[in-house]
Amino acid sequence: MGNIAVCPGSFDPITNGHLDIIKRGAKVFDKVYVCVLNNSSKQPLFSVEERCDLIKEVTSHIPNVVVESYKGLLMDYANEKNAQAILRGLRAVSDFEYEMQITSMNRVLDDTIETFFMMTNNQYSFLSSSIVKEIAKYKGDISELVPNAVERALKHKFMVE
Ligand code: COD
Repeated sequence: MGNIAVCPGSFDPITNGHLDIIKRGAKVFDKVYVCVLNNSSKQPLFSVEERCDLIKEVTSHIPNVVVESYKGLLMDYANEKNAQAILRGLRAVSDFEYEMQITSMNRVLDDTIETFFMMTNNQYSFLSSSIVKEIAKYKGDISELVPNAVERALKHKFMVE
């Protein structure tokens, strides 16, 4: 069966920072399920389907990555997939408190699945989906921050809005 990890997130939309975590995770785990979940404190720009399609497109070259979405709790999804690990990225100290809270909560829900953190690559430490959306909205250059497919999708989104 091998080691299975779930890499969960809103991915609204996926950035080079997310992609870096997914790529590095796929070298360590036999299979990585990238799962688009609902974060109730965020108002998404892209639909769940649009987010999944973009992730599928930009990870299609990584054979052991599977992209899905899920409507319920992360830990229920992880159990359905027989995952041993949750994989998260850490950018700065500011991420720490939030990550600690959800990791502790998830452990209350299921203490058999461990959460692993990977430090961001320095070049992506400032990068977030929100910053990318803001720059794209005001027609700034995001070509170094997101894959080409995501850049196109953002341009299209802000053209039709
Ligand atoms: N470099 C490295 N890592 C990064 C970068 C970057 N530049 N940018 C983002 N990341 C990491 C984040 O730290 C995170 O680990 C991951 O990538 C995904 O980030 P986001 O922002 O897309 O996703 P979040 O934080 O909104 O995801 C929250 C969940 C959707 C996972 C959470 O709300 C959830 O589990 N929802 C389902 C319901 C549930 O189970 N709730 C109970 C939780 S206690």
